[in-house]
Amino acid sequence: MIQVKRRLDYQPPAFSIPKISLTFELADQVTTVRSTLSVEKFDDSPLILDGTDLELAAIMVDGTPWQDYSVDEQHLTLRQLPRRCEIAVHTRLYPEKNTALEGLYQSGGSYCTQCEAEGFRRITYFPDRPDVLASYTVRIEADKTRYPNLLSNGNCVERGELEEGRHYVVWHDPFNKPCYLFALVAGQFDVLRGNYTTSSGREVQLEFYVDEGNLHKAEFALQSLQRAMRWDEDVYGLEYDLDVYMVVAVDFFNMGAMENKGLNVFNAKYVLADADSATDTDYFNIESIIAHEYFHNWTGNRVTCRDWFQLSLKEGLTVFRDQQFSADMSSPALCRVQQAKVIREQQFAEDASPMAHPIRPDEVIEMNNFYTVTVYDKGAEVIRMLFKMLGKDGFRKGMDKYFSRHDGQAVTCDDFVQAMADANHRDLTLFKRWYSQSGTPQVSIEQRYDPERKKLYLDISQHTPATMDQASKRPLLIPIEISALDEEGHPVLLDSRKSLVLELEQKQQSYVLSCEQPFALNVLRDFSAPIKLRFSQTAQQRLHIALYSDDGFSRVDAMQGLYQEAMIRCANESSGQWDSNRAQSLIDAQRVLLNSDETDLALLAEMLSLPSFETLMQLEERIDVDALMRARDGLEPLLACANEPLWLRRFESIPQTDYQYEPLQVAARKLKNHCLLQMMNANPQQYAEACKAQYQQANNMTDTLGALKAAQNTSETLFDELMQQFEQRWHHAPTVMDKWFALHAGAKRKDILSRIDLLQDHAVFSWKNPNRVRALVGTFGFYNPHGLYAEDGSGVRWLTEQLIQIDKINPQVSARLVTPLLSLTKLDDKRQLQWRHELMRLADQPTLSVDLSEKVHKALN
Ligand code: 0A1
Ligand code: ZN
Repeated sequence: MIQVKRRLDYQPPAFSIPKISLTFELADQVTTVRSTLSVEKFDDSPLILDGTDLELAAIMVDGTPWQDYSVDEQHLTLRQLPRRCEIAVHTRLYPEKNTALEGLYQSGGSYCTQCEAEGFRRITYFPDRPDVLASYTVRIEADKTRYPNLLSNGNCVERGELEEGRHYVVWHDPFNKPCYLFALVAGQFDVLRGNYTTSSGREVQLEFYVDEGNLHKAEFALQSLQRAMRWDEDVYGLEYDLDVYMVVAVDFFNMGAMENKGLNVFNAKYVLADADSATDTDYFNIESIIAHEYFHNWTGNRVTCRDWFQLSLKEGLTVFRDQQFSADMSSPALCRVQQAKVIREQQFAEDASPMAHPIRPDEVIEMNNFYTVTVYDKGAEVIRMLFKMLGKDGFRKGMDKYFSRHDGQAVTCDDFVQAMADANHRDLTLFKRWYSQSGTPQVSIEQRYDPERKKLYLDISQHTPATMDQASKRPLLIPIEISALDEEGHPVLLDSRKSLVLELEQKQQSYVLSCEQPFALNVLRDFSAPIKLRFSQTAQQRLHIALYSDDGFSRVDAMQGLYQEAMIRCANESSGQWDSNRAQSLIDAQRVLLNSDETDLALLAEMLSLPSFETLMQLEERIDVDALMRARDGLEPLLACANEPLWLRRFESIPQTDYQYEPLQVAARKLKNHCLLQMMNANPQQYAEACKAQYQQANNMTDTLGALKAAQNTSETLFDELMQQFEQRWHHAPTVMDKWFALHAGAKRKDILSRIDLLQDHAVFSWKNPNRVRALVGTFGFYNPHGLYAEDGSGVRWLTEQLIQIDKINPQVSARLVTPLLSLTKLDDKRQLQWRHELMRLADQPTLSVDLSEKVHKALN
């Protein structure tokens, strides 16, 4: 039976569980869990514990077997309990059979757990909700040779030998925590050790548990952790609070990583790296995810969520914090450009889909479906708007107040905003609407300048279109950062300031600013709000901003606007056919940029790159897919050819150096690889040698992949040849092979489906490993528009067939990969029919998971 849970139905628990002690007997096939809860009831209602797929072996209350209970599929209900008692429950589990990777499961030869959001109920009967905080003592017993490392949260307090070659370890976590932060790991690992001294002098042992032989690949993650620990002390005054911080890297994991108290579990691809096998992006992700999980220790663990509707309380805030950290560690402008891309490409798509929800959802069927770009990334944008309005010091004051009020508690998003409001003596009532309203606001700006009075008049209006979850929308508090440039590219002061943040509150608002005549206005600087902006500017003005703005995001955004407008017009007016006139202003702008002495090569590369097809899809309510694809496909070679010598010159100007992951090198590689791609787009025959040479001489994975991507859609023969070499070199390394699977799955070719069908039989491929499945099926669904939107419907049909198969193994993975199927309302009638047909085929499956069915039914409604 499918059950909708509603935010407004929240009831506090009628009991508390101050202590739990758990004993795990790990053995082949069956694991026995013995749990003892100390319970204090506040009233005489029955005690209802959550439990899913558990085999109940025994129940005792205060040492004697208890009869007054009932069990169903989801609960264990105990009646007539004394107000204070100790309940012992024994259950049996089968981790080897757990392919959903939720609860206790096996990864490679090891055991590990994943309890967020509601996985603990798959381990033992317990009130599986984040507002029940308990102190945990955990004893793990297992075979000593196969499982020398037995880990859980907190501090190791005892260990010893048992009969038959078994041993045990006891852990105690001194901090009360919700059960979603519980973790257990058992296996045989190599351990990379480091340490860290906190500013108040606590000595912390840092331990990275990795598969044998991988120690050297964890160095970068260890250093990232040390940097994150230092940063959180410097920026927020937050110190680590235990004597040991452990990170375990596993191959089978549904997400990126998990912040379990003192014992993070990571998808190995976000821990392990070396230059040969990891790209610049991989290094970036490792640093930011290590930081993210570490930052959760305060924003998530010390202060946690009252209920799962408040997920953005910890996730939006922690993403914002990891973004601040990454900006400090690398290029802030490039970070901001990437963050805006995620919002525009993925979050806007979610808002336009049947899965639209506010950052604090109101209704949930399967909680795992709400670990979304909306909750995480739009949630972070909402925090960033607060930061923008309160300033760095005001924001810090608010954070201090939040921790001093709520340390050790399970709280709500409202509590967070209230701490910010109180610390800054500001009424943030209107701002809170961002938490309850879904959808993407559209903001229009009209400008007029009066040269006599030297006044700039701005009329700004906002409108949020209805979303599938909410029909009516109200105005939001939207900070819009703005500056102006004169004809020489110098700043024009607005009300004597270099830049201003206008706080739009009403549907329509007018502003009068004193200033000298501006040549171009630079609006939505720093992507100051997650909105769609309508503001008309000439190509000249856009190029001007690209060349002279002091805000990196705006420079890239100006160029993106130029490309977008041209492509949309070309799609709408001439069905995607370019004539050279139409592209001329783009060619000219690129020539100016390519000839400029720009020193930020990463921004230059971004300014020279077209917006993705997926971003273009979000610009209008309905899209002519074929015309838009033609427009984008046609423009790329046109731009490539028009400035061919310049791409070549830039490419040759960037020499190969000894690999280091550092901002200047990262930027240079980014530009070099973009140039190589353009050369291949312009003339694949002529540049095949250069492409091949780069592949063969590359001393790092970024350049290796750069060559492969340049060949991917320009020269099938070269691509196939290089891909074969790649496979020979890396077939022993599944995580590296994921790049290879993804390159195959994203290729634009006629025989794509038969090729990716074949790959499913590849020795390295496995349906049970989420990374493999995401690389192959996910890349096709998310990033192969030619394949997915194939006119005959073969692409969606293929995707649907894979989903049916994946759903039987791992519902979280299938529910994520169904995303491209949900955005059908944007498509033409013919495709809408195809999409609908496939969704109905899914709905008709006899054993569809709750995860997948929640999304499929929303899309069909
Ligand atoms: N809290 C983790 C994300 C996470 C969520 C659910 C998981 O399994 C269903 C795993 C990880 C984070 O934000 O990093
Ligand atoms: Zn998180």
